[in-house]
Amino acid sequence: MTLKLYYHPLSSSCHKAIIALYENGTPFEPILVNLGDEESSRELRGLWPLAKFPVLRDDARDCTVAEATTIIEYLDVYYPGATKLLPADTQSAWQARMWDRFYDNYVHIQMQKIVGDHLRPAGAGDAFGVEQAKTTIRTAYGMIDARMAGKKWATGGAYGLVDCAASPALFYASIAVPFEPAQRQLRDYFERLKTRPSYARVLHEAEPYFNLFPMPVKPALASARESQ
Ligand SMILES: N[C@@H](CCC(=O)N[C@@H](CS)C(=O)NCC(=O)O)C(=O)O
Repeated sequence: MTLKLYYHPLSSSCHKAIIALYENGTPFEPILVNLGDEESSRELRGLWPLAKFPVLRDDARDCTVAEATTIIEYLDVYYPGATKLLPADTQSAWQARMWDRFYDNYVHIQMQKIVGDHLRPAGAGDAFGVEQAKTTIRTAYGMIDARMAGKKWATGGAYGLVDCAASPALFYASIAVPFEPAQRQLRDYFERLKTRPSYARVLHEAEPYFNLFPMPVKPALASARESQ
């Protein structure tokens, strides 16, 4: 198989890339990497010494592609399918890139700060940094809630890159910082993301690993409607 994806089933950044692969039924070989195991992670470290996943290896084109956003752009160009992941017109494309950065920088990375704090050694936590991250996520939630009024998917057009970014970012962020009950648009958007078949499959495949996650995952898996 020409495409290999180095990944872990719990990894939010990997979820983002895998959603895009599933959207178009793009064939790929998933290579599950245990970063704590020298043998398991050797190939990934050889390709990308930072040892962050996802990393896509395309032997046919002799390309190594890191960063979930870039992987999605790469797939869109070289392995296109029915779901166009980036809009073709320039005006919509820059907006999609901007909102992809928004979800990565102000939801996803902030969520990782909070989750990461649970994994730090006792006494080495960063309570101040965690509070800052929560404030940023709350601001982002407010922006999403206002922005999603009248929209089905993030850009207001077809499902694509930004929705791939939003899915795992909101999934894990909602565990760390629950949505406000009044944030109807945000909650409904999150529900649509979770029932999209590509992401529902990613979540289903992650389920056996959720016990390794340091916070309770069940509320995010349940329907937002049920949790009201
Ligand atoms: N900006 C990167 C983030 C990659 C990243 O941080 N991946 C995490 C998993 S979500 C990882 O590799 N963590 C392992 C570690 O930091 O040791 C992307 O979007 O792909």
